[in-house]
Parts: sequence; C-alpha cells; structure tokens
Amino acid sequence: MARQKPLKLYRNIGIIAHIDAGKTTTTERVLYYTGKKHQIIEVHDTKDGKASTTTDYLEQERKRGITIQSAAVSCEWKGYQINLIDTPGHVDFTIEVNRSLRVLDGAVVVFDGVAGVEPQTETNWRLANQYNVPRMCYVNKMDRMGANFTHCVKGIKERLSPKSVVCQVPLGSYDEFCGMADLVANVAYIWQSDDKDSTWETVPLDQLPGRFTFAAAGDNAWVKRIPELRQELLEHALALDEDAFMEFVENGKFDPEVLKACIRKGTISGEFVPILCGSSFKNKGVQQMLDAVIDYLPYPGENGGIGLVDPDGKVIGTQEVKDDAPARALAFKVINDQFGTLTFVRVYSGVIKKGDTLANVTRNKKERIGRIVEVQASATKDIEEARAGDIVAFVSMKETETGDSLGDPDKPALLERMRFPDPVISVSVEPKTRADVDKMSTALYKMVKADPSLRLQVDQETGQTVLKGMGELHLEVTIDRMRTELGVEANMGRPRVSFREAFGAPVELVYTHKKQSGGSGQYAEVKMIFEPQPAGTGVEFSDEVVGGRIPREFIPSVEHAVVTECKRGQVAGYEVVDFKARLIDGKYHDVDSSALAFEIAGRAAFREAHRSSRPKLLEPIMKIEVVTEGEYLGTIIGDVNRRRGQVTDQGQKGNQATVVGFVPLSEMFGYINFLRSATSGRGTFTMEFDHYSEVPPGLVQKLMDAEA
Ligand SMILES: Nc1nc2c(ncn2[C@@H]2O[C@H](COP(=O)(O)OP(=O)(O)OP(=O)(O)O)[C@@H](O)[C@H]2O)c(=O)[nH]1
Ligand SMILES: [Mg+2]
Repeated sequence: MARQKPLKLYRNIGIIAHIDAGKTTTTERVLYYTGKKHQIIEVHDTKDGKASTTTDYLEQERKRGITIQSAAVSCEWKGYQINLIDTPGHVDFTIEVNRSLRVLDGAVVVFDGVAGVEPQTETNWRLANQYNVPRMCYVNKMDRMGANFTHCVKGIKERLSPKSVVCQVPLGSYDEFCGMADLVANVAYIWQSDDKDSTWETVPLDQLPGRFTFAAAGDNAWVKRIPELRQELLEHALALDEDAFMEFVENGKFDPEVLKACIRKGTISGEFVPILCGSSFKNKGVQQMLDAVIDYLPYPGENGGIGLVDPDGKVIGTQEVKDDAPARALAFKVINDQFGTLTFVRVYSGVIKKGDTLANVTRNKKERIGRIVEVQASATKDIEEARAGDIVAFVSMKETETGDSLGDPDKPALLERMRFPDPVISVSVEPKTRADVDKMSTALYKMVKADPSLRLQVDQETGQTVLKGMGELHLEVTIDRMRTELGVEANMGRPRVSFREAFGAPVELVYTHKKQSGGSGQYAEVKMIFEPQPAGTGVEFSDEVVGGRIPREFIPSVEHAVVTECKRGQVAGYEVVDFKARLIDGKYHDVDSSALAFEIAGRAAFREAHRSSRPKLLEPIMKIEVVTEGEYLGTIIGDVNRRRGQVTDQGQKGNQATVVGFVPLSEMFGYINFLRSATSGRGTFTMEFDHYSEVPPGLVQKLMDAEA
C-alpha cells in the first residue's frame, strides 16, 4: 500500500501547560470543530462519572477533573491530519509531558489568561527546549474575570522567550471578550455569541477604530496599539528573509504568503514564537489556533531527523524522516488496559507492517508485531501498517519498554534516549486482603513498567514493598489505578522522603577476603578506588585490572557486588549514588578463588570504602512557588526560612504576590494546611523537585529519628 497522505500534510503536536490552563477543554473543542465529536463535554461536568471528555477518560481523571495520563487523538483539519496529545499539567505527572515532547514535532503551550506564566509552564517550556520542539503560545481564558493579556505577554517574553511575538490581539476581556485582531491576516474576527457553533464576522483592521470602547483601560490600549504591533510583527518576521525584508524596508511592500512562510521558518527554528489568544470555554479562537498549527508548526521531519546514538548516548548520526529508509521507531509509552498491553511508538523512518519482526535494539531482542492500531484516546482501530511520521500502538509486545529503540533487524540503530525524572517520595505498600497478596507484586510491577517515573523496591531488612514516585498524588493515583485497572487493592503507608547517600571523599583501599574452613577455602583480594562524581551521574564501574591479576571471569562478580551493595549506604541505609568504582588490582588463588569469593570481597570493599569516606546523606530540595495576597508575604517568607528553605525571588503576578524559593521536601509535608490557615484559604502553591543536596551533618540524626 502506498502512502495515503503526503508527510507534509501531517502535524504531530502536543498541548502542554500548567495544571488547569485549559488543555483538555481546548482538545475537546478541537475534536468538535474537526468533526470527530458531536458533543463537547466540560471537564468540570465529569465528576458524577456519567460523561467523560475524550482524553480524560480514566476514573481518576474524571473524579478529580484533572488530566493524569497523556492521551492521543487524531483528527483532520482542512485536509491535514493532526495527531494531538493532551498532556497533564500537574507536576507529579511530568513524565507524561516528557515522553510526549520526545516524540512530537511541535507544541501548543496554553496559558490561563488570568494567571499568566505558571511554574509548570516554565518546566514544560524547558523540556521542550531540551527536545528542540517548536512551539506557539495560546493565551486561553480571556473570558475570565481578571484576564490580563498585558501580564501574560510580559511573562511570556520575560520568563520564556524574548523571541515571542504577539500575532493576535484580544478584543476586550472578561465578559466583553468578543474576538481578536489577527495581525498576520490584517483582519479582526468578532464572534456573534459564546455558542460552540457561533459564526464570526471578519473585519479589516483599519475599520476597527471607533468600533469598541471597553470597560478596562488596558483592553482599549491594546486595540489602539494594533497598527504599531502589526508593524513590529512584520519587521520581526520579514527579517527572516533578506530579500523580503529589503523590499519591505525600501518600498513598504510584502507578499502575505512570504510573511506566513517567514513566521513558519522562524517558529520551526525557534527564532519566532507566535502568541495567540482565545477562550476555549467560550468557543473563541480554537479554529484560528488550528489554522496556526497548520501554518506554523512543522510536519514530521521538517525540523530535522532523529539523532542516532552509540550505547553511551553519544550522537553518531541522524536518520531523516522518510518511508524509503530502514524502519526506526521509538517506544514512548506502555499501557495495560482491557485490550492487553499497548505499546505506543513514534515511527521515524521506514514502513512497519503487521506481521513484521523488528529488533528491539536497546535490549538486543526480537519482537514480532502482531497487530498495529491507531489510538483515539480510549478506543483503538486496527491498521495494516505504520509509516515514517506516524504515532501508533503495537499490541501485546513482550520485551519492549518505554524508551526502547525498535527497528530493522538488518540495520539496527539506537535512537536518542528519553530522560526520566527522579522519584523523590516513597510509600510502603501492603496488600489489603489475603486475596491481594499474590497479585500485588505482579500488579505493581506492571504499573512501574508503564510509568518510568515510578520505582519499586523491596526493603531487604523489613521485607516491605516500597513504591517511589514524584509526589503524594502520583503514588495515590497509582495505587488507585491498580485497583480499577488490575483489580488489586493495596494500602499505602505514610509518604516518606527518598533520601540518598554519597561518598564524601575519594577512597582507595585493598580488601582481602580469606576463609579457611576444612576443605577448600575462599580467597579474593581487590584493590579499588571509589570516587565521588557530579550529581546525576549515577553509578559507574570501571575495570582497570591489567595483566590478568584478577581472572576475567571474576570481574563481573565485583561489579555486581558494587551495584547491588550500593543500594544500602552506610549513613542510614539509603541508596548510594553518583560515584565511580575503579577496580585497579587484586590477587587470586588457583584453587580457593571463586566468583562468590570475589563478590564477597567486592561487597565488603564497598561498605568499608563508603564508611570511611565521610559519607553524606542527600535530600531532595523542591522549588516552590507560592501565590497569595500581598498582606501575607511576610508570614510566607518567615515560614519558608523556618522550614530550612531559602527565598530566591519575590514578585508580583497581576494583583497577587509571589514567593519563589527552595525548601527540603522533608519540611514540606502538610504545607497546604499551613498555607490555607495562614492565608485564610487564599494562597496556592506548587512545588517540583529541583535537586538533591547534602543534609547538614548536625541534622542527620534528627531527620532519621523522624523517619523511624
Ligand atoms: N473561563 C474559562 N474557563 C476555562 C477555559 N478553558 C478551560 N476552562 C476551565 O478551567 C478548568 C480546567 O480546564 P482543563 O481543560 O481541565 O485544564 P487542563 O489544562 O486540561 O488541566 P490539567 O489537565 O489537569 O492540567 C475547567 O473547569 C475548565 O472548564 C476558558 O477558556 N475560560
Ligand atoms: Mg487536562
């Protein structure tokens, strides 16, 4: 079967933003206007469980009115196929944004017109920078009381990108919001009503003066600035094409198609970030936003191919996005539901057909593709093949996990990796009833496989099962989904901080393991150096033994000893991270040496080295942002200091005050209760993991006593 639609008519885009900005609400409109749906469901009308938006279909999403997992939908707009992923805004589910951005070609960043740039928007913006995803801004909720376009644009320019350019100007705000001036098309769109099927009047911009007088002075000021803003936009955009720019400067003329082409080029290279506006809830601006997706965001491959890497992650080449090339795809999500296991993949090159056998290059395994499906949020449709640029799911894969590279077995290649966030909080998990005992570990294992920001550990001493995640909500939702999706019930313990340990200084040592008991004895000697490494490096083992001083076959035992023994550090039994273990020399005995003897020596060497290195206890430090009325500012700052925190910034957000700072996670449990009572319920806060930092030695005992 030949390609049905040219690649140029595809857009794979994500909708990203802080929690509650209106991503799901916007997605519902997109599905309605593109004819995929006949009815719009509002996010706040799903709590009774009767109705559901297309993308927030999980029970946990409906009940809470928030998105928890990213959901993919596809639709058609003006002959273009748009594959869209609605992502969650809550910081606990950041992995969903992470993996979506990894495979998307462009993103629409949504803003709440009242709140402006919020912390999670900044985080997601940075992620999009890392993955080099072109994007545009959509200032939503212009109909809300307090909507402030000035404040939003200022925030976008100052905190996200100075290259952002206003392309649409809102006409009015709050209950007067009625449309927008499109600076590119040189016309304004004025809606007749708030109805989803309302039509709009198209008015040339030069006929706008005198048409409106809004209640808010700021709104009138924006309308007044339209000619000046259009001039700015033209200069910015046309500067991306030398000839067009000269023509414009000298003769004041330009070709509207060239203007669009310039904005497109700039958006794809990041030199130009369009700012649009609207109100998804009041059904204004969504169609225009879709037009902009087509006009300005790239088709698959337009922004370059995908990086090919060596096993160490070093980029060694690029694969262009095209059908006529070896098959290469990345698995970015695995879900278990009533259809069994669905593995979502983004195909970068080649054609993958039902029945093909692919190589899982990451795991060095073969994988047969039994069924391929197109996914529409919770529904699937079987298809015969997937081509370069497609986002599809493979059914019942056995070996493949999130982040794995799949491809042509004859031309295997690893694709650039995804990065997973560190879980910082943990709970003990116990089966609720006897019937759950046997099923719980399998179920937890499935949940963890589906979500790389979870980790599962069994405490060797207590035998307790410990689940680690990004936050309290993340863990709660995981346990609840295990009940609804896999039928296994479990109780969670109190949330605890995921502490870590590190080496305080480099240590060199020789450890000899010698045991003579009756017949054959045990003998192994290792000489090792343990060196602390920068944060985030993990654990590295390097074999530097020369001249066969330790036989080859025993070296993996030493490595295994180190990577397992480092799960329990010498300060308080937490995982030891960020060090390099170098095995530099050793001795063996022909008869008495064995893999076991070297493993025992390796473990003991690690313990002794860690103990004598002046080991450190590390704790997660959270970045927090508190938004409240100015009168509470002093109380909030004083409290941050009391929690061993540090205020790094204070500012104004609309008519509210903000406090930004860093506070250890161990001091943040129950913060919401404090904030509510300190601000009469009017303060809000967000926090996200920022980095690990050493616990002051004087506090280690106190913290550990509190953990006990
Ligand atoms: N007034 C107004 N409310 C809106 C608008 N868009 C969304 N909302 C409301 O804002 C709330 C959150 O909307 P969602 O669409 O769930 O936001 P989201 O960005 O998907 O949120 P998460 O997925 O949880 O991060 C809902 O109650 C919406 O009805 C808008 O344009 N105007
Ligand atoms: Mg949502």
